[in-house]
Amino acid sequence: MDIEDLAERILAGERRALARAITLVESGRADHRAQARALIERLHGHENVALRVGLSGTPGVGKSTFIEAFGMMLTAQGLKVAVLAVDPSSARSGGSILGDKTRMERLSRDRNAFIRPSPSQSHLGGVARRTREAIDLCEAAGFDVILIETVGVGQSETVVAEMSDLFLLLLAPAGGDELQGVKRGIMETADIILINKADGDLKATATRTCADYAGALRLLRKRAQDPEGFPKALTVSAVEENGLDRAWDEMTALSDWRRETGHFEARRAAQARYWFEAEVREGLLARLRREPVKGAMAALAHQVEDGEISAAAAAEELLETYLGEVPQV
Ligand SMILES: Nc1nc2c(ncn2[C@@H]2O[C@H](COP(=O)(O)OP(=O)(O)OP(=O)(O)O)[C@@H](O)[C@H]2O)c(=O)[nH]1
Ligand SMILES: [Mg+2]
Repeated sequence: MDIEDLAERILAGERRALARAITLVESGRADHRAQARALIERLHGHENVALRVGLSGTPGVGKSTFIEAFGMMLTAQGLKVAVLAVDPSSARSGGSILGDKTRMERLSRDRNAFIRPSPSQSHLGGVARRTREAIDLCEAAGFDVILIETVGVGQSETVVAEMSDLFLLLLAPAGGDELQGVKRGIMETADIILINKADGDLKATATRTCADYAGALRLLRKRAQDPEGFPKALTVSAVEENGLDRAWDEMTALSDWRRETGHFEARRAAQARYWFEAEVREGLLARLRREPVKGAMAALAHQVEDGEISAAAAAEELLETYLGEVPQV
């Protein structure tokens, strides 16, 4: 594969090249990985700065419906919108891809939109890197807004929050007691909480839920990265396409403020550092799972079990042998 040619096509905004490149970064093959790395390196330092928007919410809350309506609104304004999905639960992903294709039917036919369903595989570390690289590729291809959908289970929302400029939490209308159900951690990462399905019979409940969350948000610790009034709770209806323009206004107000105050760049820098450190940790752990370390570790584990050597001494011996001089911890 001609990486230079592929890079130039991506920078020219060619969708087929973008799709091919994402397939490349999703591949688990060693030769593909090397090419993917070369491509990402080649594109590093391109000019375009997209707004990366993470969107989390429990299954069925309306993420895909919201993204389709919201995406259509943005493309109608002339913006180029990319949609990526993170779904670490491989059991669900088959259905989810099918679902998203039908649920985002209009957006998938839009010339200013690019939709990429989640790759159907494995562990979160792999998903995180692939998604990050897909974001890089979409940004290099000139997209203005990159929406990253994730189902709000397990660690996936933390992963997405760590690669987003803005993080949205989509919630369903519900009684006040269910407010407890949202993990405090996720409330603290959200920049804007959207209460979806504020239509028909659910409208009054949605308004009440929104007020409950607005109250809860005011009780949270003030973050340096927020201007007055943020984080914020709003009602929307993805189906009736209500409140989407307001949501976009709030998102642009927040990101404009963060750009002007340096928080936008600082957040990206902190994220780059976070992923660098995560990659180092992953790389070290991967070495432990491979030979020759794996065998040596198993052998030492036996000696530890038999009481021939202490746990600490065995660990030190292993680390010294394979990582060189190890400082005392
Ligand atoms: N009344 C109402 N229903 C909605 C709204 N948005 C989505 N729905 C419905 O909620 C159901 C789930 O919508 P999806 O968009 O597939 O939800 P999702 O969060 O993407 O679900 P997963 O991808 O499975 O996690 C569908 O039947 C939608 O029609 C809304 O604004 N109002
Ligand atoms: Mg969905």
